Amino acid sequence: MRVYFAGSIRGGRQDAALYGELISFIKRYAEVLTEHVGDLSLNRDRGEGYSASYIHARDLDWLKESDLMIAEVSTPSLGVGYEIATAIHHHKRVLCLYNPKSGKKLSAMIAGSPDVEVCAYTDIGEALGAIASFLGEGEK
Ligand code: 6IA
Repeated sequence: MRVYFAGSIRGGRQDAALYGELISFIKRYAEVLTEHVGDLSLNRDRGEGYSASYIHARDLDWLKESDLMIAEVSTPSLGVGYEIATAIHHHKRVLCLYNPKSGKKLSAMIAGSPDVEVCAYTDIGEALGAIASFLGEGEK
């Protein structure tokens, strides 16, 4: 199973370490196509050294190749919102993980979408449990 993990980059890197933990967990069960999202050395200013058009085309190719998307949406990100909408367009299953204690309110366009599963969590264990059952559903 191939997973597209989405998390904020230019929207802010305050949750980058958390993305790394979630990605490590997902990798126990599946291939993660977007491991760099959890890389602490990738920050909003200094990235991989590729052009924006290269990154856009490459990421969309990965998204199309993936079986499902897991997005951490506590830090709002234009790129993550765009990726979620594109995943829905391609009929991928999408799990959005949201920590209400982040201090940011989740966009109604995500919270109200019938095409995404939203898991509100305050403890990382709850997020990992939601990931495990989401991946398990994909195997049925
Ligand atoms: O708007 P954002 O930058 O927060 O969007 C983040 C989302 O878009 C992530 O889920 C990624 O899949 C994708 N994305 C955005 N920027 C990049 C990137 N380098 N490399 C890979 N994926 C990206 C940006 C370079 C920058 C750090 C200088």
